[in-house]
Amino acid sequence: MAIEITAFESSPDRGQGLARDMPVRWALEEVGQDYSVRLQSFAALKGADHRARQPFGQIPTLQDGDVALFESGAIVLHIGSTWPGLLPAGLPARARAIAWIFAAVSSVEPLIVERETAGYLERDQAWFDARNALLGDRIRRRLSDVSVHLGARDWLEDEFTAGDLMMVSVLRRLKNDSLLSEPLARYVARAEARPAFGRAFHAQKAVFLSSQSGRTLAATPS
Ligand SMILES: N[C@@H](CCC(=O)N[C@@H](CS)C(=O)NCC(=O)O)C(=O)O
Repeated sequence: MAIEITAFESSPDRGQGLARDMPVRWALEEVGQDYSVRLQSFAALKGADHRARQPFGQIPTLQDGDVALFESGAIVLHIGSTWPGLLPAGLPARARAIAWIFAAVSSVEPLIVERETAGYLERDQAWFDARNALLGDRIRRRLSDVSVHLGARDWLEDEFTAGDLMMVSVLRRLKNDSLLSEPLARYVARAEARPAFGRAFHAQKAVFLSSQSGRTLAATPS
């Protein structure tokens, strides 16, 4: 059955692999499923066609036969539930892996995104520095809990799972930020060394690079 996902036609992160089609691509690579990508402009994201797929007018979405999904965590859970490779077979370990998907998107990501958003929208406010410090402290405490749980292990549980894939996808938003402690930076690097991550990253980056070369050509007609 053909799988189609949606992604930005031109990613605002300039190919750093932060747009959220990245965890979806990575999960499909981990389980060895081919997929096609429907590229969307910002304007198209907000149109009725795309909103029928994604009510908030965002990427990513996934169409897998008659399964139509939005929300990167739900998509990764679907991929892990459908093909072997990302969720352990035994129920206790599988349930733990699923809990980590939720932990990534509901207990860790919102804190990071709130600080990012403050950086974009509130930087000019007189109280910005105090608020930014507070938001940084909240992230630091939450990440310290993740790090304590990880301990000396390679992955959050006994093996790499969809839970690690989502957690690392979220932590990558802090790459090169001092909030990401050494042990967590090593955890991210371990995951990024997986061949499936590399394939997903380069596929997403290729879209960005081709959007840029298109622009250069358009800007310099012969
Ligand atoms: N919780 C959603 C967030 C999706 C999201 O924020 N997508 C961003 C790109 S990474 C987007 O489409 N932004 C454009 C917009 O919101 O207009 C998920 O994980 O899928």
